[in-house]
Amino acid sequence: AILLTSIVWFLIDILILFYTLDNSTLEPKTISRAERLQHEQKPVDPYKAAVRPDPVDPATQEALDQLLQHTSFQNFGPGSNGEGVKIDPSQDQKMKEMFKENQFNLLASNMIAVNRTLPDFRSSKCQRDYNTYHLSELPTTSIIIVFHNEAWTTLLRTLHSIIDRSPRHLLEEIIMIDDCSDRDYLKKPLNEYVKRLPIPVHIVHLSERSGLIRARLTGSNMAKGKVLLFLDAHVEVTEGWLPPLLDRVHGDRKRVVAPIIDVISDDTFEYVTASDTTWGGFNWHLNFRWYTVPEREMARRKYDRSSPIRTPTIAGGLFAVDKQFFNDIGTYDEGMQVWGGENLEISFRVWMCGGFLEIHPCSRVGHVFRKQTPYTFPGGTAKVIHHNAARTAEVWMDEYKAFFYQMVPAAKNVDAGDVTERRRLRENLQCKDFRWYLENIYPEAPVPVNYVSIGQIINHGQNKCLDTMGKKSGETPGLVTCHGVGGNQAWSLTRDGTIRSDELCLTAYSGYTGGTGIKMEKCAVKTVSRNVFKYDPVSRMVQHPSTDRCLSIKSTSLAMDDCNNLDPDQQWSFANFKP
Ligand code: LR7
Ligand code: MN
Repeated sequence: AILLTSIVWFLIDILILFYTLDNSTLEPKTISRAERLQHEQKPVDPYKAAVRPDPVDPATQEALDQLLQHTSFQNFGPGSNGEGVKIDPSQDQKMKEMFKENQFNLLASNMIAVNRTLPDFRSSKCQRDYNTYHLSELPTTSIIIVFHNEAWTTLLRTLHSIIDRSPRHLLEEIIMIDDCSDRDYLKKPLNEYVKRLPIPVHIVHLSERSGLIRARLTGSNMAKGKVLLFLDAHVEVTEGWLPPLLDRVHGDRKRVVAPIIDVISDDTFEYVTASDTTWGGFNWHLNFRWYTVPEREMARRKYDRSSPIRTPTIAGGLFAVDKQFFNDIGTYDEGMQVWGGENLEISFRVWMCGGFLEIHPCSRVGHVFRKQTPYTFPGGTAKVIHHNAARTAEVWMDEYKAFFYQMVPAAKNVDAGDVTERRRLRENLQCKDFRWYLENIYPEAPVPVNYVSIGQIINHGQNKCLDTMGKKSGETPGLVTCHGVGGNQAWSLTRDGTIRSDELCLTAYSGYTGGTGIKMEKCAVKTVSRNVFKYDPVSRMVQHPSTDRCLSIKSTSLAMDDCNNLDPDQQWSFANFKP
């Protein structure tokens, strides 16, 4: 046998030699600089490194055994069927201690089986639709999960839910990117554990904290599947979740599709379904926010609640995208750090550069929502978040970035870094502008498409500025010294006559009987008369047509009053006014 192998090898060698000789003699092979660069830049294949079987060393085996002793696989136990777990008061102290580790009830999570059962939450229409998919024709997917110091049980529950509830042939692999965690169980014991799973799982341990954006790019670069599917590391997928997502991407590779993101309670780990009439938007702070799907989108879907929702933005953590399309439109902005901002960036980019963003109501995935972040932000939390958001604003928002900088003045002092590369991308892809996006995709946005002012509003009688004072809906805004930096004094007079600060609108009471007659209210999706004012730049009066009163001051506070064009307290000017 050895002899035979040697002979075969010898022959192959000769063949290779001939081939090389042949090539070099016939035409002296000149590699262009571009080709060479491309060749040199090919990353070492971490995929291959990950599948090389390591022998288990006894220490790892022992560590894993220890972990597994405290890992429940009894899917009929606590938390089964998606129920919550109540911790006995005697364990209160321990529970509170453990909560800090990941900012969720780790004690509860550890009691619940990593393969717990969940109800099938889909509507009957979704369940019927499921049978119409041609499962054998759907593309395969590489699931990419990035994590930094994730808890063992939530991470395993993520993996087991995927394996238990996805058609095997659609799963090319699961790729896990460990973003430089410092917990030992996420190293060799985890590597060892995933080898036992019935599907290929590849783990890359980054030696430097890269942040979730660059960590995901490490994952997407090694993915073999046709569709990339990003997930957070603390989710549970439910019955039938995968085919609806793949089916949409298969139908048109320009669709980027998210599931409905249900809530896994950070307190009890109860699985709570979210509304199927919610979509993604954003506010002046450039925070991602959930809002009710407006009537026009319900109508476009012909009121079919199993049909995909075209959403202005996605939350960012859970979505399927065709690998080629993801690359074509510029993956992610590698200049973004740690956490935040990438969700709006990819949302604007997908819409403006010819794609579609959808939420598929027949696919449900639970996610552990936290009130606080559990990990560090190297560089400082606010600085990192402002840096990322500013990059999004600088590249994609054109003149509308003013709303962000007015609302978050601190972002002006943060270095957004070099964005020329990303602007060139926008140029090369010939993407539409932000006005197009607001007009066609998100006319309901808190950032108004048509506005006549953005900045402070000064009262001439008092020489003071309108200030939300950080108050909420239902309260009256204040009138204080103008500081000119925006924030609580950032307002916009919109073309349709509303005076808004982010999501709050000045509202004149219609049945005025004493009081100030004016307050702030959540702006209505369709402008209503109590929010509509008329500004006359000559008299500088702000009149409210439906009550026929004017914005004024009464004993230093804001109030509606009978219009009087001689009263300086009724004279206002709006910063950056352009009629
Ligand atoms: O430095 C980091 N490195 C990481 O690998 C920081 C985080 N991560 C990992 C982390 O372990 C987790 O698996 O990245 C993933 C997301 O981080 P989370 O869970 O702290 O984020 P989140 O759920 O609070 O926030 C949402 O917004 C983020 C903005 O950057 C990301 O897009 C998250 O993926 C996103 N999560 C969702 O969309 C789930 C629904 C939440 C909502 C709304
Ligand atoms: Mn998350």
